[in-house]
Amino acid sequence: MENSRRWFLRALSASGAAVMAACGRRAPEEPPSLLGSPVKPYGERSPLEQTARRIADTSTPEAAASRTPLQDLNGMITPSSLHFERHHAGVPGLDPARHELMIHGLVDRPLIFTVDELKRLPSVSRIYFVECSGNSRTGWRPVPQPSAQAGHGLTSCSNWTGVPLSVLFKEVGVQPSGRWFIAEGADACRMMRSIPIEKAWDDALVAYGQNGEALRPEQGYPIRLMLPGWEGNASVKWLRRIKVVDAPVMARDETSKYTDLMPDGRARQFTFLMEAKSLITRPSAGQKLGAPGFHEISGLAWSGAGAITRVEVSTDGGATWADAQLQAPVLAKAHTRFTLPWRWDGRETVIAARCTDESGYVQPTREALVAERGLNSDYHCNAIQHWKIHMDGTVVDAAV
Ligand SMILES: Nc1nc2c(c(=O)[nH]1)N[C@H]1C(S)=C(S)[C@@H](COP(=O)(O)O)O[C@H]1N2
Ligand SMILES: [Mo]
Repeated sequence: MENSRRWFLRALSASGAAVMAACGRRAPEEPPSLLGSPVKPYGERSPLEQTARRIADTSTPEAAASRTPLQDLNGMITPSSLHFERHHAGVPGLDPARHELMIHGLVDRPLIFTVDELKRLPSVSRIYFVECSGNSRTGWRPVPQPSAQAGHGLTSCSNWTGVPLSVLFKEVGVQPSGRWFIAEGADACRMMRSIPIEKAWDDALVAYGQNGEALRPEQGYPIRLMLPGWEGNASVKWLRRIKVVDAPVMARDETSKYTDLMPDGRARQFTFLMEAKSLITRPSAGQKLGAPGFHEISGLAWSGAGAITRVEVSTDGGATWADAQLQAPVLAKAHTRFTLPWRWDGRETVIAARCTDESGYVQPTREALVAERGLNSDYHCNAIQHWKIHMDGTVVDAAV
């Protein structure tokens, strides 16, 4: 029947890839045109699109977090409206006309910059992920999660525009004794972190742009520190002060939190690096596969140590692995989209992805991670995530 929906599938025997030859039904006669809605100054998505950040039920201003709906995204960029949020004292309403950044401490010329002055300086635009070190924390025990968003939604990826911190540090003249700097936010908790000075000479930014427009208030408007590849907490939002110091100051947010207690009672401190992680976002928990046959497996991989070089996908519970395709651009410290054509035979199975980054690091299993770090700390879980597909097409978290 010409009008019925049909899926044509060809298996290319040489590569094993499945290719869809055609899909769809016959187009109807063109309907008469109707006048559409008028232009408007600021765009909104279709009211029929409902995907949203997921807000934790228990959230208070101090514990507030919202999670990116990773399972609904395409490509590598997170729309600003869907960037995850984590703030410890609510979102302050700052006026860029009055907000200033002070840089002082072990410098030759302490300076105060207005936001306009920062925007006059040489700028760069770069694509980086931000991930909370508490992301995927339910993977340690593990506790099955209802969706990719619920388990892993504390990561997002944007095109950030700002001034390299190195430019500002040359302006103020950092003294040789300056080995660290502290960054302080203008929100009520005065979020403060100590950062090694090398990060400033490497790739740290004072960012004012996000995906082509100003930072969203939730992301630190009008300016935030951006420390590519490092735990989100250190990228201080609503940045108001940088002080160059000779040693870390052991601030509240790097001692009572964001330090990882090991099984022998010692602690890993200054665990800035976000190690490589990958995640199948489609199909993932909470979704339902249609009929057996062609399905594209799609997901995201990222690493704070550089670019992703390989993503392997298993569709048989880890018995065999196939190389997924990495979608260009593949950028260091950015979400990378991977895909794998797959023919589901309709049987129950478990799917998973694991990635490798340019340092050679391979994403670990949960068992390997627990053996190394124990279960005293919630932070920095980058274990392989397994999803189970039932015969009726429903997908659940395979964590046991
Ligand atoms: N000033 C300030 N900066 C902050 C925070 C905060 O509460 N206040 N939260 C931190 C944490 S824990 C994370 S994970 C990231 C989250 O950035 P986002 O909200 O833009 O996703 O911001 C960090 N910077
Ligand atoms: Mo965080």
